[in-house]
Amino acid sequence: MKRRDFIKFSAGLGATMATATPLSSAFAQTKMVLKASDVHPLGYPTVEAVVRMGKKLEAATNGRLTIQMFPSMQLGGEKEMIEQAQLGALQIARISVGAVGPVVDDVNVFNMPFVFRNSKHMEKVIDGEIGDELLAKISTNEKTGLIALCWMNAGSRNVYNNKRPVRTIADLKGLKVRMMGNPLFVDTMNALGGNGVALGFDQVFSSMQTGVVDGAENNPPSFIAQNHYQVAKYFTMTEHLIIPELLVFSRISWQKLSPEDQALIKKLAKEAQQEQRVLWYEAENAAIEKMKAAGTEIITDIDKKPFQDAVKPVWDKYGAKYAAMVKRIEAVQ
Ligand code: BDP
Repeated sequence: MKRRDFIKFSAGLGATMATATPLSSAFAQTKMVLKASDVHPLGYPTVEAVVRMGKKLEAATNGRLTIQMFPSMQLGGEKEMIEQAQLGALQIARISVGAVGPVVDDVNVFNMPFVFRNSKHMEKVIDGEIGDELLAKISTNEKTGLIALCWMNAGSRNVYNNKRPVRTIADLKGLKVRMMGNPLFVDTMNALGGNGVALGFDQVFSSMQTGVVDGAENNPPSFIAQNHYQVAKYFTMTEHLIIPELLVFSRISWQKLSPEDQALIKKLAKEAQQEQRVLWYEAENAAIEKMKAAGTEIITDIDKKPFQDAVKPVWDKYGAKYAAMVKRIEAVQ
């Protein structure tokens, strides 16, 4: 089945789910299969966390509610996943905050370069009141069509390419680097001296292979899982972006669940947030080992200060509206 047909087919299924609601109850008490999607393959920390969440949900409801996982971009990229969730054709989408920024501007604060000191700082923020507040911003704004369930880790993003080792921002000059589809990221790469090119995640491998771009930027587990290490030899720990991930639920589908089921799913999602974190660090270590074994040149000894200074124009352009939130983020110890 072609992807387009599949999407139509899934939309049809979404509709059947709605009509299957018994008349005796306002909420579906019959079996419901919740479709979940991720761009990553089975076994990847985010995918595994949702698969485990599905098992718990199935056990807690005696098989009434189950999660069916569609991994590896089977339902398209994250923009498409958001659209399908908004239509109720997909119930659960695991997406990067990078893809949510264009839909909910408030979360773009997490997409600002070097906004977090490190991953631990980011974790404190998402686990605390700021994290809860931003989840609520997504859920209570009806225009999003989404209910935000929890956050997940995605480490930090680093520049890699197949031309030369990047040690200073001067080395980035002239390199075409794939960025996620959010103007903020293209501006970030341009400020660093490279040429930011917005492309879908599914196009990164072939674009590097054919020279459409010279490189990309991502965390080690994505670099390995998407086989980017086969086409990019030089990986520099720039850590310019530390972007958490989100697990969102379709608002249309959410409204068909009883308050008890909603509470159960929220609770399991909160557990998934912590479980995914453990899986994340295992995957990050394993990915770095694989990179070493594959002969990736990993550059760690860089002076980050010039990189941080170079993104000032991005802060000048976007930072003002997040100033109060950034102060609060910085205050999180
Ligand atoms: C990965 C994220 C994924 C993004 C991808 C990207 O897990 O959600 O789609 O980066 O660069 O790290 O598009």
